[in-house]
Amino acid sequence: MRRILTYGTYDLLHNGHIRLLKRAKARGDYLIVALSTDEFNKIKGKKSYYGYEKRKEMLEALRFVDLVIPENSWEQKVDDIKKYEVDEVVMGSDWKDSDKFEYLKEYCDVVYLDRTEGISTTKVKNDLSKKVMS
Ligand code: C2G
Repeated sequence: MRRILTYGTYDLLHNGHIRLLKRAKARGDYLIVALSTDEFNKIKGKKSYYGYEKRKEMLEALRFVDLVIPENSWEQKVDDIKKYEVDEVVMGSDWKDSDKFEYLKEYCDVVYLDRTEGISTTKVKNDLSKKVMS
């Protein structure tokens, strides 16, 4: 049972998120998503449209997501890896070589998957404010 862990805010769920999660799950048998809480989003400088509970509900509805846990801090990752016996942390390539993830290689595999071009939560928000359809 290969256990995969990924982190994110996952606001206004879009195909970039879905493709990341689907590819992450395909790398193992069990996918855990550590979902940024509203309080941690503040620390990240993000304000999500949907609150934590709604974002969690949407992720839990995805057939390739097995468990959603809260991401409360930058510092919890090693504890998460140990607690959930994680074999591999997967993130989108915007995190490649980040000091927020590279140190985890001491504890498990760390893999960066290509981001999906042309979509982001920020783009969705901007387009909606300008009444642009994608
Ligand atoms: N992503 C992607 N393609 C996009 C947009 C996002 O592959 N077009 C990926 C990101 O690389 C990330 C995941 O989808 O792996 C979630 O994206 P965000 O919700 O923006 O997550 P982020 O704010 O990067 O949170 O501790 C780490 C942070 O919590 C990561």
